[in-house]
Amino acid sequence: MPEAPTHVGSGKVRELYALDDERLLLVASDRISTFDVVLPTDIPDKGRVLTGLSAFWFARTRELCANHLLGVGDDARSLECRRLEMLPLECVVRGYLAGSGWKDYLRSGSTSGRVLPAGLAESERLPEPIFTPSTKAVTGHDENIDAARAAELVGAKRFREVEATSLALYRFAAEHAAERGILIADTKFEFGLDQDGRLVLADEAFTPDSSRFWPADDYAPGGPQPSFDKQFVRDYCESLGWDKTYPGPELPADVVEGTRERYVEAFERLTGVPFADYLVDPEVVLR
Ligand code: PZK
Repeated sequence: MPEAPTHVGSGKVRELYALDDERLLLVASDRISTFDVVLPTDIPDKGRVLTGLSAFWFARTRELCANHLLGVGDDARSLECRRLEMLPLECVVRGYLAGSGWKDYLRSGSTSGRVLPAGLAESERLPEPIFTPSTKAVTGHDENIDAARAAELVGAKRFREVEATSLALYRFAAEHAAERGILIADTKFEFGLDQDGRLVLADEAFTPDSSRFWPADDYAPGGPQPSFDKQFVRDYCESLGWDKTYPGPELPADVVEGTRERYVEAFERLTGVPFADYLVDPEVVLR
């Protein structure tokens, strides 16, 4: 009899289980977070959408970089993965100036030690994508670090490799997504090493939880952009005057349904696969 998987970790909205010494199971729940708080109301199918998107991108980028994907579960919300030695680095690529990159720029004209051109507007497209690594700070909030600090953490040669690989992955996905009406403003990768010391892309890839997705049609630099997936949730939360501390508010049915539709729309635009087809046969995104 196969043993029950051991729980080995939790993310805000995902769980990680060990299948054996070499394999992990990454399970995406339907939980949603906003303003860093997980809400009490689930978005049906959100975990399946994110799992399918991740699997799609892993399949499409395997020539650019090896990845940890071994298979997609029949439940359409779990990924079987190779167990790796994880690098202690959050590999962030920014193609547009938003979030902590914009905050850093306002204060210093730079982010992660990278000097940017003067006069950029909030959400503006950068002259070229930049690699802005961060570390998992003890507080839970990631801290942007410069290249020298990142190279101390993983070694200079490995740093050059994760930077070049991250930029290549971002350029590929951002171009694919833009052709389908979605701007990927920025994204975060995690890498690990296999037993032979080879660099392997891990975690999730180009999901709306690991990236900022913006609707290309509404793009207007000079202020914050609407989120492709979470804007209904944010607008509803703002309308309540909630103080953005735990616990978050329950979501009404129309906000849940509108948000579910946005996730499914992102899935279908990016993969070209009807979401119903993915649920019948999750491996369809790998082909
Ligand atoms: C690993 N996390 C973070 C993500 C969680 C926790 N392929 C791998 N090998 C070894 N370790 C990890 C991975 C991956 N991916 C990732 N922690 C360990 C994490 C999602 C849910 F609970």
